[in-house]
Amino acid sequence: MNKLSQFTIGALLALGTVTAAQAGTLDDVKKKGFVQCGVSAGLAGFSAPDDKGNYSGIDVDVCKAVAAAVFGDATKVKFTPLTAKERFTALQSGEVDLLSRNTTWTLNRDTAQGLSFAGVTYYDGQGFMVRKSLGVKSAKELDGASVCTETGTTTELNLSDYFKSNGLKYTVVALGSNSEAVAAYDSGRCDAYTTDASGLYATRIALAKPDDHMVLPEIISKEPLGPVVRQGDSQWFSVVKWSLFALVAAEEYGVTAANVDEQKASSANPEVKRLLGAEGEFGTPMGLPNDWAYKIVKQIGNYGEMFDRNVGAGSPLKIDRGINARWNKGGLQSAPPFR
Ligand SMILES: N[C@@H](CCC(=O)N[C@@H](CS)C(=O)NCC(=O)O)C(=O)O
Repeated sequence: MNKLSQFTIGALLALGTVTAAQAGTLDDVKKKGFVQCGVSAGLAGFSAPDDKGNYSGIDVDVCKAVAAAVFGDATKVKFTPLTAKERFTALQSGEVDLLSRNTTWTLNRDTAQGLSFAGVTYYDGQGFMVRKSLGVKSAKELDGASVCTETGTTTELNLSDYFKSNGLKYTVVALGSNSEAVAAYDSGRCDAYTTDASGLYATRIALAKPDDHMVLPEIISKEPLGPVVRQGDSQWFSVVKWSLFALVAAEEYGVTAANVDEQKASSANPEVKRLLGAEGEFGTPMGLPNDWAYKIVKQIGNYGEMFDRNVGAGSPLKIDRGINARWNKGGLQSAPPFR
């Protein structure tokens, strides 16, 4: 960046112009009547369209939860499919209000890129898949391998760190979309395919012959995936952050889509009453109705229900809860108190 533009941005920040220009997403969203959500173009379990163009997945459900909180209606959301490379520009430029696209929370993205991560939808880590016929049992045996991946991802950077720190040589084949990277791997252009472990599950079942491939045991990184907003809009940041917390808290307190009405009417637990808006004023300070979390759980279910139907036992992926279990069940998913 040259001196002049550094000065201009500094001066605008000092005047509060930049912050002001970025604020007000909640009002904008209310005015237009829907949330514009950036998602992956096709990653089973996270975000994928069906043959009618309807998106589903855990990332999609987070967008819907935000729409339920704002409008009381989870259908008031439109989806913008984005590649890894396109996603941050789409958010920075205002093309989308929210990015919920298997995106890893990193220091650089959370600071230098002008973005704020609102939480973690899914704790992931990067792994490798190879053809069984390659005869490799560990990533450490991949010296000299060609590895397919998607450009503009942490995946590409971790790959470089991992091979360098283990003194291994490799050739990266970085493609513009996941479908291209997978097709390249499936056609034999690469010895290995690497992505977030969840993506390996999603990809493997879509290969021509899934049983010919295996996932190697190493997980080489932390990939906390979560929703992202623009920096400098604390109200919108709170709406997205607490929408995710509401899903997690509902699971902790045993509130489900099926029992939420009954719990709202007659729960003896004060925290559940506050969560569901039966007691206190916990929506208005965020610019939401007080029953915003009730609307989320009624339409989306709680975090556990959302996990199960999209990526867990009730989905084709059958991923274990693992570290995505809630904090009092040995996992990392936790919400601060609703009080
Ligand atoms: N979590 C990593 C990787 C995210 C990523 O974009 N992964 C690819 C490979 S699984 C993907 O989801 N592509 C979906 C698509 O191209 O629609 C990041 O934030 O950089």
